[in-house]
Amino acid sequence: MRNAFVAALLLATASGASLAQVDVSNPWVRATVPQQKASGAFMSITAAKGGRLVEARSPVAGVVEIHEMKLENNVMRMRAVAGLDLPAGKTVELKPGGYHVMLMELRQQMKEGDSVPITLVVEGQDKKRATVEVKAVVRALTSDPMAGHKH
Ligand SMILES: [Cu+2]
Repeated sequence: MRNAFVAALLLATASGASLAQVDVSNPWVRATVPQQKASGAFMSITAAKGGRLVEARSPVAGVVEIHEMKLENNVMRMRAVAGLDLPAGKTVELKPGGYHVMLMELRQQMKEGDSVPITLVVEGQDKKRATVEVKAVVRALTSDPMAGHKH
């Protein structure tokens, strides 16, 4: 994990993105099937000085929201949240079954191996906003037996 963390940091530096002392590691997007209009993006976010993830954007989606997933009466439900707190120095995991960046009104299929640009807007303790650019790789969540079939 350490290597992935460093790689993400170097990538952000190389592209000239504002780091805002926010490090994002292992960003990925769940692959979709044709006609599927929504998917989730997942990653680990660490804000050295703390902050709050208040917005996410991506050119591949018409609407992007920050979602939380919770088990309620034995049913998994997800809902949009206004933001996600990033405690100082603590890594916050966005993962299936938990918080995620919801990509909706997808403009294209998310194909395994593709790279999806996502912009995260993080508000610092001083209320200043900074953007963090990440490139999420598209991954299949499970080994779907139909995945990879070409008809
Ligand atoms: Cu969602």
